[in-house]
Amino acid sequence: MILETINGPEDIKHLDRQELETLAQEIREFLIDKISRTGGHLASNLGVVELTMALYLALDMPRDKVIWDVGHQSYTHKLLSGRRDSFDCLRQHGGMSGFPKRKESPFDAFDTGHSSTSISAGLGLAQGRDLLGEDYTVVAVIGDGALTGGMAYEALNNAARLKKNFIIILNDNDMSISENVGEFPPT
Ligand SMILES: Cc1ncc(C[n+]2csc(CCOP(=O)(O)OP(=O)(O)O)c2C)c(N)n1
Repeated sequence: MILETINGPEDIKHLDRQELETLAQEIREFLIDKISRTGGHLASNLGVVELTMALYLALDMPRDKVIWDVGHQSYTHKLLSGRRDSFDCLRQHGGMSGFPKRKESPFDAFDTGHSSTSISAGLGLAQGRDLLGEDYTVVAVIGDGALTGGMAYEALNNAARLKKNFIIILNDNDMSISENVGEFPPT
């Protein structure tokens, strides 16, 4: 099993294309198996497997920072950052959180449970990085449901003004908790 060889962020970088496809399948099977026992967010995590793998291939974690919005999508991120064994106690008392938690792991750049905070938080990280003369990448991954929160628009407005080197990925899957209501983001 390829997933059993993934114990930290560097391990995915040695895999070829075929192995990456196999790993994506194994991650989905792993998540379905574990979540069916513990409970947890299923669909939103199955939807970001390849996106998360691509981020781990492209970035240097935990030096580079990814903010997950909403944080319930972070299970593949937890797997690829070496927390596979903690899935048996996912969302249990004393166990692994279902959301990113800075106190849980240095790979969790920001605690996100309430939605729509990632762009503001990412801008803050990018601003702090530049003030300290540091050099790392900051990415906010925001869902189309999370993008409907007003705080995201305030942050976009501010981002356009500050012009920081900062990446925003819109994970637009046409779904919020249920189907989206209203006209934004436009289909
Ligand atoms: C401020 C706030 N309001 C409501 C929620 C409840 N909530 C949890 S997930 C979610 C929708 C997420 O949709 P999206 O961002 O598109 O992510 P997806 O699950 O589709 O990947 C909402 C509204 C929340 N977490 N925070």
